Order: sequence, then C-alpha cells, then structure tokens
Amino acid sequence: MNLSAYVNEIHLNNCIYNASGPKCTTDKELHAIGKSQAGAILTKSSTFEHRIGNPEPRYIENQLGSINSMGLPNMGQQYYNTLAPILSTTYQKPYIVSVAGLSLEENINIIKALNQQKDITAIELNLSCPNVPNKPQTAYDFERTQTVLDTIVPICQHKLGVKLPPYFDLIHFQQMAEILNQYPLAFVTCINSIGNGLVIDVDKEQVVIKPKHGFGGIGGDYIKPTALANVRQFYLLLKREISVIACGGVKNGTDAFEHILCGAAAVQVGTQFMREGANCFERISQELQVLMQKKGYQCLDDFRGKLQSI
Ligand code: RRO
Repeated sequence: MNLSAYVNEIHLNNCIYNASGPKCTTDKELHAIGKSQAGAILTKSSTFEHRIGNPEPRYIENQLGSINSMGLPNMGQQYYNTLAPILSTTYQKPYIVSVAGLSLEENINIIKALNQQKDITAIELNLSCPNVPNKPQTAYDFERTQTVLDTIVPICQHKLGVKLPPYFDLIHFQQMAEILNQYPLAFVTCINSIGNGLVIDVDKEQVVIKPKHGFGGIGGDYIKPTALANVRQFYLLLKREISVIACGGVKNGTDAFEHILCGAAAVQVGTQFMREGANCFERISQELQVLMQKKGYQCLDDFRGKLQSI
C-alpha cells in the first residue's frame, strides 16, 4: 500500500508528517522527526531572532484536544537555516521551514536569509499565529494578506506555501481563495489552531494557561470538523497547482483518510504528535494503509478529493 504523495512538485515518501508547533523547535526534536516515519520535517515557526515565548503554563491537553499560547518560542532563522544540510542529507526527506516574522519587514529579512540555503525544500509562511499579544492573525485581514503575498512571493526563491487560520463563513473561503489563486503558491496548509478559545479548570474556577488571561489556540478532536471543512473548501476553490495540506484533529488513520477524501495532498499531525511522540507517524500510516486495503485502494489518488455529496 503506497502512501507516497506530491505536494505541488515536492515528493513525499509518506503523506503523514508533523505540524509546525509541537516538538520541532530544537535540533534534537527535528532529528527525531527525521528518524521517524514522518514524510517530511517541518520546523517550528521561526522569527529572525531567537524568542523565549510566553510565560508557562502555556500548553495544556485534555482528552478532546489542546489549548496553547506558546507565543512563538523558537531558535531564530539562522538555526533552522544552518540545520538544513545535515537534516536533508541524513534523512533524505523534504525539510520545510515555517516562517512567522512579527512584521512584513521581518518576513522579508527571514526569506532573504533562507534564500541562501539550497537544502531547504520549501517555506511554510505562517499567516495565522493567534498568540502574540497585539499582533492580529494576518490571514483574517484580506487586504493585508494580499500586501504580504505581493511582497513575499517575488522575493522567495524557494517553493512557498501559506498556513491559514480556520474560516467559518462561505464568503470568506471564496474571498481568500480568490486572493491565493493570484500567486504561484505550492501549497496552503489548513488549518492553524482555532484562535482564542478558553479552557477552564472547574475545580479551581480558573483558566488553565497563563498568557492572555487563559485564551489560546485550540487543537485536537475539538477542531476536526472545522479542519475538514477548510480542507474541502480550499480543495474545491483553489487552482489545481496549489496543493492543500491538512492539519487539524488527526490522531488515527481514519482521520487522515477523511482529510485525504476532502482533497488533502498530505496530512500533518499536531496535538497527537505532542501526546504520543514521533511513533505516531508510523502508527497513523499503518492504520491508514489498513483502511485503504479494506476499501481496495492502492494509492492516495484512488480516493483523494472524491468525497461524495448526497
Ligand atoms: O507559538 C504559538 O503560540 C503558536 C503559533 Br506561532 C501558531 O501558529 N499557532 C499556535 O497555535 N501557536
């Protein structure tokens, strides 16, 4: 059973890999993803300089998912740039750097620095971080998104994709797709965490994370239906050259299958990777293969995008 995939022209031996965020900040964590069955190595979103992030506790899980307000802790662009040759040659899989500068100027400087590094396979430009105080999620401001892409697309020499927040209104899907279709993007990743949710400890009558009075991005089971809807909408609305990468609520092979049925070219794992560690990629891949075998499918193209309406 073959789980190989193309994201635009990027070949993956396995369509399942990590979401940007959990366990992908340090070299040790990135090597663990490299050694695992994950089909690619994706970094934590990078700013130009190293960042410590928000005060702890800043990540909490329950049975249904997670809430986080990490605040973009990362090692800075140079670190991820320098790791590219060793990671890509050792593990022979795509190495994708997530970029989340705090201003357009910072994004320009990060992209220019990463342009020098041929061992980076692609850039995932994060337009949807919900957790930096006083910084709005770029992709909820459509004019701003257009300005950012008008500036970044011409200077980025790597394949470029964008990480989107969830949308909830049909008109917003159409408006964002119309913008994205104007650019030679390789992929869009749907979705980032659902921003500014609130999880409460009822015994303590208290919020569970410290930053921003307890508000944070929601992941895990809570968000799967929203993630599926976003993958499906963008799969239907984007031009064919732009692959849709799914992220949201994937903890087993059935979840991955559902995202691919909606049109996903590849599937990222966030909250479940945080819970389970890098073994999750092999387990989820095996479960997906078992399900495909039961259904008589040999490869992802046999069912990708073929969700039926009634
Ligand atoms: O670091 C974070 O707080 C964070 C980021 Br950059 C993001 O894009 N999504 C998220 O849930 N947390």
